[in-house]
Amino acid sequence: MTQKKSGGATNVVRFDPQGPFKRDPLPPHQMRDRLTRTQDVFVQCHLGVPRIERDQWSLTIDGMVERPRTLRFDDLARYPTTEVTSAHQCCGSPLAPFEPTRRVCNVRWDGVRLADVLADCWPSPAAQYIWSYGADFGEFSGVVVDAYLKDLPITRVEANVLIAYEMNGRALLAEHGFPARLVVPGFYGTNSVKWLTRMTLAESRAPGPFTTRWYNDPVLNAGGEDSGKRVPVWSIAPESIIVAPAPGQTLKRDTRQELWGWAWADRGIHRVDVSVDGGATWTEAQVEPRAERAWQRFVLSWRATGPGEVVLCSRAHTVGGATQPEFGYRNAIHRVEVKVV
Ligand SMILES: Nc1nc2c(c(=O)[nH]1)N[C@H]1C(S)=C(S)[C@@H](COP(=O)(O)O)O[C@H]1N2
Ligand SMILES: [Mo]
Repeated sequence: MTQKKSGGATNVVRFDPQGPFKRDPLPPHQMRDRLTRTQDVFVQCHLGVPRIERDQWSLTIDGMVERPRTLRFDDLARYPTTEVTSAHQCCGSPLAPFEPTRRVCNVRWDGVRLADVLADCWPSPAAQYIWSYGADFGEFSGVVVDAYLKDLPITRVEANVLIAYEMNGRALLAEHGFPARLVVPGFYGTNSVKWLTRMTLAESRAPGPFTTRWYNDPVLNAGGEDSGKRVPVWSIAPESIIVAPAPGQTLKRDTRQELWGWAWADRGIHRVDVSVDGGATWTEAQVEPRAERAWQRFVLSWRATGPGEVVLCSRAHTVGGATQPEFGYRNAIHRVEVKVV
């Protein structure tokens, strides 16, 4: 049991467990399901897992609003339910931001639209950011915080940002934010604040280590050096994974093979190229159109020539022309080595 004073009220928050807690996703070759089963969804909790009863939960909306409000869980039922299927991805450890981790899944969220709830609070037209607070607090990497605090530009709210209470048709599990969390489809998971308790509208970005110290990427100049500029880790960059064949699989030469996988990006994917020679040459795969904000399946039929080791690669492109870097970035090209006999 840990006592905490927040927003004038003293809340008692029980953590189980206390301190960093995570669950790893399936390896890419096991991500065969279009909708990831809840038991296979990765978990990322920096400070622990707060246990909150539904009837003890509340969400306060304040800051640059004419009508600050505090909602109880039952108040959410007054808004229309909205569902969104979206690719959900952790950008990796904030201490090792460029390591490709493939911590990704594709799930269905149910909740209410933040836009509907905010409309009742009469936001000031001058508000530019929404600060979102989780009920969790404590120490991460030597820094003590009194809440997990993230922000998002207010212009993003229209893109079906949800106050979500279900994952895959069931109440959220404690580790996924029960009873209610933010879901920002198209933004990296770090922005989707779990155990959401407070939202403050403001003119500036949120203070605190999770918005100012970590989760800000250096912008590289044409030569690949740090330009000194920083960009918040918000929008999901184009990425793709090869599901089949699996690493180490043995393929028969001169037989038709199906190479398939998933691709996703905040802006959606309009083309995926595949290489069956380690990136020397590329062929356009077939990619399905995006439904809602879900990941998109791509497939290429090819004939393996061999014998020998073959490195398969996939590279996704957004509508806007962004693509995956070769190495050294969280969305670097996925490579799978197989054997042709
Ligand atoms: N309150 C709170 N929200 C949080 C976190 C956290 O530690 N505390 N972790 C974030 C990170 S880094 C990710 S990737 C997602 C993970 O969501 P999931 O565990 O439900 O998959 O939650 C985000 N929301
Ligand atoms: Mo994350």
